[in-house]
Formats: sequence, structure tokens, C-alpha cells
Amino acid sequence: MSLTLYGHPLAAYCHKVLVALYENGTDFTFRHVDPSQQSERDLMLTLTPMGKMPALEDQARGETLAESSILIEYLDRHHPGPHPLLPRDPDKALTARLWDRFCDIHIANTMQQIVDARLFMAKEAEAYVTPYTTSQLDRAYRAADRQLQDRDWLAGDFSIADCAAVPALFYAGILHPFDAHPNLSAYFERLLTRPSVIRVLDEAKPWLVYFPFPERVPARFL
Ligand SMILES: N[C@@H](CCC(=O)N[C@@H](CS)C(=O)NCC(=O)O)C(=O)O
Repeated sequence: MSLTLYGHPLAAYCHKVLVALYENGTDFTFRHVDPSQQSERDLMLTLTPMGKMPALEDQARGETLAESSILIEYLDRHHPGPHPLLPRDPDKALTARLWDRFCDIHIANTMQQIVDARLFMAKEAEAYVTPYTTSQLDRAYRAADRQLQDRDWLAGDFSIADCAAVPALFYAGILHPFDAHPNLSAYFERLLTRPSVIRVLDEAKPWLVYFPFPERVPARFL
């Protein structure tokens, strides 16, 4: 088998790439990385600039890649399946990239600040970080809700943008629900019906107890 994905079943950016792989039925090996082990962190540093997950190794082409969006673009180009994840029209592809970036930067990374405050900062940090962070999430939820007013998916057909939206909304919605945004809520429910998403969240289930806010994970995901 040519492709190996290095990652962890709880890691949001790994979910994003797993959705892409499952959408297309792509054959790959999942290499479970245990970030609690120094040797595993050292390994990731040989694969990606920041030592972050995921990484994708393509033995057949002699390539190792980092950054979830790059991985999905690479898969789309070199291991395409029945569902293109980037529109073939270059201008439409820009829109898909825009909403992919939007989900990563304005939702996933914003949510991550709350997680990082709990995991890595002084005890009182969470109380300082959370109000500003949730205000920025509200801003992003409003923007996504507007974008989804008259479309099923973020940028035309299901695309890289929707792969990014899955973990971004899953984890952000746990920490700061978006029920007040009807188009966004309906979109998330639509995402949850896709077999690729069902599979990713099913595989994450045993690990969700390790999410730093396990008591806030809705029962339907456990
Ligand atoms: N921009 C990167 C983000 C990757 C990222 O933040 N990965 C997390 C897991 S979801 C990670 O490796 N965290 C461990 C660390 O920061 O050392 C991408 O899109 O792949």
C-alpha cells in the first residue's frame, strides 16, 4: 500500500483528512501516533516542520507531506477518487480554498485557544481566554451561517471546505454551541449523515474521554 497517514483518532486535523480519504474510498494505512511518547514526537518532527499531525507519506512517489489542506489537495491530484475535493474550475477552487481556510483559521484554531488554555496555560488563563475566543467564534458562526443561507455545502459540491468544517464544527460546537444559527446547525446535521463523517466520529468515540472537556461532549457522540 502506497499511502500512510500519520495521526491520532482524536486529532481534529486528522479527522479532516480522514473524511477526504473515506469520501473517496482511498486505500491507505493509518499509523497511530502516540504524542505522549518523546520518540513519537521526534518522529513527527522528521515528517512535518512543526512536528504536528497529520502527515502523509506516499511511498510510491517518494513524497512526505504536511498540513491537512495540502494533504487533501495532494490526494485530489495524485490519488483521485469518485468525489473531487477541489473544483476543477480554478476560480471555483479558490472559493473552496477560502472556506477551507475559514474553517481552519476562524473556527478550529480559535476553538483550540480554549483547549490550549486548559492544557498548557496558568490556571486562570481559561477565564481570560474564553470570552474573547467565544466572541470570535460567534463572529465566524454568523459568517458561516450567511454563506450557508442558500447552499447545502460551503462551496458548491462537497469539497475540501466541508472536510475542514467537520472537525472544526464538531469540537467548536462542544465548547461553544452554534444552535442559534439555523443554517449552520442544519449544515452540521447534514455533515453528520455522510458515511465518511459517521466513520470518523465512530472511530474517535473511544478517545473522546481524553478530550480536555469530556463532560461537555454531547451524549449522541459518545
Ligand atoms: N495547520 C495544521 C495543524 C495541525 C495541528 O494543529 N495538529 C494537531 C492535532 S489536531 C497537533 O499535532 N497537535 C500537537 C502539537 O501541537 O504538538 C494542519 O492543518 O495540518
